[in-house]
This record gives sequence, C-alpha cells and structure tokens, in this order.
Amino acid sequence: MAEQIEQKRLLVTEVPGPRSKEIAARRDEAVAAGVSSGVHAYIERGSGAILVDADGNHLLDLGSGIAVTSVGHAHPAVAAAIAAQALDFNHTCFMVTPYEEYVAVAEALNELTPGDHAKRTALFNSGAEAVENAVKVARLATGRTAVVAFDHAYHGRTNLTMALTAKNMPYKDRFGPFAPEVYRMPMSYPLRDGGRSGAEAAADVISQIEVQIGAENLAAILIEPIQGEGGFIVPAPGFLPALSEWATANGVVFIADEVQTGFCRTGSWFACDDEGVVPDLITTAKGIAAGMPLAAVTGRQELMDAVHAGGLGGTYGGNPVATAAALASIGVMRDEDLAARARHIGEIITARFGALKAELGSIAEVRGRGAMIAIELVKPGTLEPDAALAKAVVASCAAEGVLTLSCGSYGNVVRLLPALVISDELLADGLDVLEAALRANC
Ligand code: PLZ
Repeated sequence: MAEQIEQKRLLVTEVPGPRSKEIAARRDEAVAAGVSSGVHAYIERGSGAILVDADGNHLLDLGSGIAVTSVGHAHPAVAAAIAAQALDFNHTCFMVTPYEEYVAVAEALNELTPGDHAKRTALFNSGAEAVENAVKVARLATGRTAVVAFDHAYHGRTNLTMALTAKNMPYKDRFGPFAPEVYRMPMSYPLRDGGRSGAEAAADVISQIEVQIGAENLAAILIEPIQGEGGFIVPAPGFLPALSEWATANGVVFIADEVQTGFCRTGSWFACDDEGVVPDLITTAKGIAAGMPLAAVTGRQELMDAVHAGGLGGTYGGNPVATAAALASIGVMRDEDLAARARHIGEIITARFGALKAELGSIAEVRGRGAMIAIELVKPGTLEPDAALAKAVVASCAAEGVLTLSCGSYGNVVRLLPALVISDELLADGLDVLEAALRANC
C-alpha cells in the first residue's frame, strides 16, 4: 500500500519552490495559456487533506480540488478499488458491452438521492455534461424548450452550460454565441437582496417566469441548492420548496444541480435533503468518485425513460474505473458517516469566523452549510465587494502552505471545502493561518 503521508503542514521551501518553478517554466511553453492554476505548486503525492509538492512541501488542502476529494486524497479503499479495476479492465464503452459497476452506481444513486419514487440514472464524465443531459431529458419529456437559470449560477463551460452560467469573466467572454432559450431569474441572496424571505423571492421569480416565458413553454428550472462558484449563496429558507412546488404544479421539471453540494458536503447526502426538497432530476459529479471523472443524472423514472434508446450516452460515461472509485467512495462516506463529519467541520469553521466577523468590518457574512463555508469580504461599513482583499487572503494562505479558493460573481468570497476526513487539529491549523491572513490583510 502507498505510504501514508503525515497529516501535518510543513514547508521546506517557499511556495512555489524551485522544482515547481522549473516545471512551471516548461508549462508556459507547453500548456495553453487559457488553462490557468491558482497556486503554482506542482503536486506529486497526496493523502487525506495533505498534498506534497515537487519541492517536498506538505500543503494543507482546504479546497479538495473544488469539492472533489471529500473522502481525502488517495483514500486507501478508493485507491485499492481503482487499482483492482484497472487490472481487470479499463474500458468497454457501456453502450457496446456493459458491466456491473455502472449498474451498481445507478442503484446507489437511485437509493441515496432525495425522494422514494421510482428513479433511473445515466452516467457521464463531467458536471457540465450531466447538466446538459438533464436539460435534454427535461426538454424531451415535456416537449417544451425554455430553461430557467439564476443570477450567480455556475453550471459549466460547454456551450449550453456557458449559457446557463451567469458570470461573464472568465467563463463566457467572447465565447458566444450561446445556446438560446435560457432565461435568467433573480436568486435569493439574503445579504444582497434586502433580506427578502424565501417566499417573497420565489414569488418574484414565479411572476417573472409567467410574464417573460409562460409556464407552458418552460421545460425546467435549474438551480444549485447552494450556489458554488457564485459565492456559496444560501437562498433564504422556503425559496427552494416554493419553486419546486410551483414547478410540480405547472409540469415544469425541477432540476437540482448538486455537482458541488452533493455527497455529504453540506452535512446530508444532498443539500436538497436539508429543506425536504425532492427534485425531479438531480445532477451529481465531483465528490461522487474522489477525483475520477464521473457524473450522473438521476431522476424520476417516467422522465428519464421518456428518452428513446440510444438518446443518452457517450464513449466514456460511467467508465469502469470511475464507477469502481464511486462505489468505494460511497462506501467510505457511509462507513465513516462523513455527513456527520461535514456538520462538525461546519460548526468549527462557523464559530471561528462568526466571532471574527464581530471584529473585522471587512467580513460581511460567514455562510454556507456543513463543510462548505465561505467568507464574503467587503469594504468596511458597505456592501461594496472587495475582490482584492479576497485575492490577497488566498495568496497569503498559499504562501503559508494552506490552499483555499476564492469565488463569487464579484470575486470577493473566500471559500473552504476541506476533505470531510480532516482531523480537528489539522483543520484548526488551517483556520489559524486563514485568520492570520484575514487580520493581516483587512
Ligand atoms: N455545476 C454546481 O460547481 C463545477 C468549476 C471549475 P465540471 N464547478 C467547478 C472551473 O472553473 O471550471 C460545477 C459546479 C456546478 C456544474 C459544474 C461543472 O462541472 O465537472 O467542471 O464540468
């Protein structure tokens, strides 16, 4: 078995160190400039919440590769499942000759996702691909074309998902024209919408849908239950249930994009569970397979099975190695009750930065759920976003060997997405570094 790496942050050079800089110089000559990286430390190994770079620095990873390695880097059970499957066979294409692992992942998703109705699942490679396919299913099943997405939404970088994504830079700028029949609606964003209730915010959306689109033309409402890239925006309670109820009453497919929130991240299997919302279709990816490319659309049997045979698929979707990784990851989440760990992590982070908010006027809000918590930064005494501050805080943390991520439509949110297996001690170390970075830069 691979050597387990001590779960401790340790810097032996500056970050990035000389060896990483050598590789970075090669990268500049080889990799397209449009593909960028946050921290130029080149990673060689990882375990749990620690990544070891090419210079031997042990970095504390509080971003998990954007909410992917929820069971930790190179979890032994997942690594063993990947290795075993790789030795058996790597690919057949499920559409050519199938295999049991695909079926088992579909069974697991049908069981774990919200609602006890009959469900079916199709597997894909990326979150964006899952979202595209959910929209395909909704359009075919309803015979309607319009899709509603929200302010601050992020759904991917393919043509349709660029159209569904709200933010221009860096995702959409000069990449158009974008797919038609996408309508953007205001998101419930309590910090910035005057604290409207969920019911008020939903009523506004519904009235705009009726005026601008007409329910009879609307195939789907697509929403992240907690927005990820948009800034960890948690809608006011009641917003999601009201939209979901209206969708059901009007024959509109309610699609929850749980690519970032899913798989124990928010302290439940899925964020929809927290408000008792049962989506018609749910998209998942990221945490599902600990880093192997896998994504899924799971939904009501009558919607999913409306699609003709051969209408859904792809060469690699539900690859055997990725599905083996998913089954192992789901097993770890169950066995180690990582949903409970996520809630515990959330309490620790929220308590720490909630207290700091009282001291630092730059912290407008500490929000999120479970192990998905963010700090929104502003010019003190205003709601004016302070993106430069967020950037400086993330950079200060990286220099100390702690990886955090920024996000938000205005780039002014620092977010934490630690592995759910992180120890309290290691988390506290990372939070000490983040607190010092906030104090130093605010
Ligand atoms: N839906 C809710 O968060 C991916 C994007 C990183 P893919 N978020 C990270 C970047 O800058 O490209 C995401 C998401 C939600 C869909 C997606 C898309 O998932 O696997 O990146 O295609």
